[in-house]
Amino acid sequence: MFKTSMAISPLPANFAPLLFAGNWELGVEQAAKLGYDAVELSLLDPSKDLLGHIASALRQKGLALSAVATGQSYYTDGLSLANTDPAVHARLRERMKRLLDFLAPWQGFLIIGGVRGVLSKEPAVQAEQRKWALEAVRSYAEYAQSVGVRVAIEPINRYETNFLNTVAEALAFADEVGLDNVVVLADTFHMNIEEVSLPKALELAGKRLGYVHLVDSNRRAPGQGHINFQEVVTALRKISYASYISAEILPWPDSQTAAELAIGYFRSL
Ligand code: LER
Ligand code: MN
Repeated sequence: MFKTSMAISPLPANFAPLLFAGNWELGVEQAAKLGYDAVELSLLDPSKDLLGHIASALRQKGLALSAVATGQSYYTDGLSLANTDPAVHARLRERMKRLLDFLAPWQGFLIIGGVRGVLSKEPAVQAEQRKWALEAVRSYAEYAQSVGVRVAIEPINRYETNFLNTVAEALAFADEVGLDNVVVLADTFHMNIEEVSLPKALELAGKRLGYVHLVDSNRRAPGQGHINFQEVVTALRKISYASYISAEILPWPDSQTAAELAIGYFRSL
């Protein structure tokens, strides 16, 4: 069956669908208590000390680290893969390396979503941005491969970015990177806006689907909106998906209740 995770953040985040934001200790404790297999962490620029504390807490609670999300580097610090300034890429590379080393013991996923940033409408500028982004992801993926980590490209809806909105676009980007540890992350909230059919998009990804954010249409816990998760799960079974379903959800009505609603729904699948 699927492995379960929930997305938390050590920082009170600009980016809303994270549980226990600002209190990772409580997030880890509750994830263990509720029986999740793992947590996913949204990280900005964590010190090695903080990463060490989180790693020991996870080991102590018997939890895995499913993934690290990297979008806060763009949302908070304005550093994106679409930037064509070498100094920005140097800063991002250093952060990504630290995060990949952190993920290595659990063979987790490095998520490349919001950190892509936004593309210019000017075709010549856009071509240059795509080149920088592609090279950056290739360099992260090469290092990731050497430490047993996969890089997950997450399509994001058009209201947040114009740089990879659909599963098909993410697959094409992964093809261009050209390394087999580069997979696609399907987030059902974004898919509900962008895809013609959720099951068809999941089937298109097939074996290259590495990770899933199982979120409802209103970004609440699955079961609290109107996505047809029966057909989503049927498609996941059809492609023999056996990786994580992760609750990257709004803390609605509060973090604790949202975490309970999500695990309850995950167990019902
Ligand atoms: C991140 O996983 C996500 O889903 C995006 O909405 C971030 O902007
Ligand atoms: Mn997501």
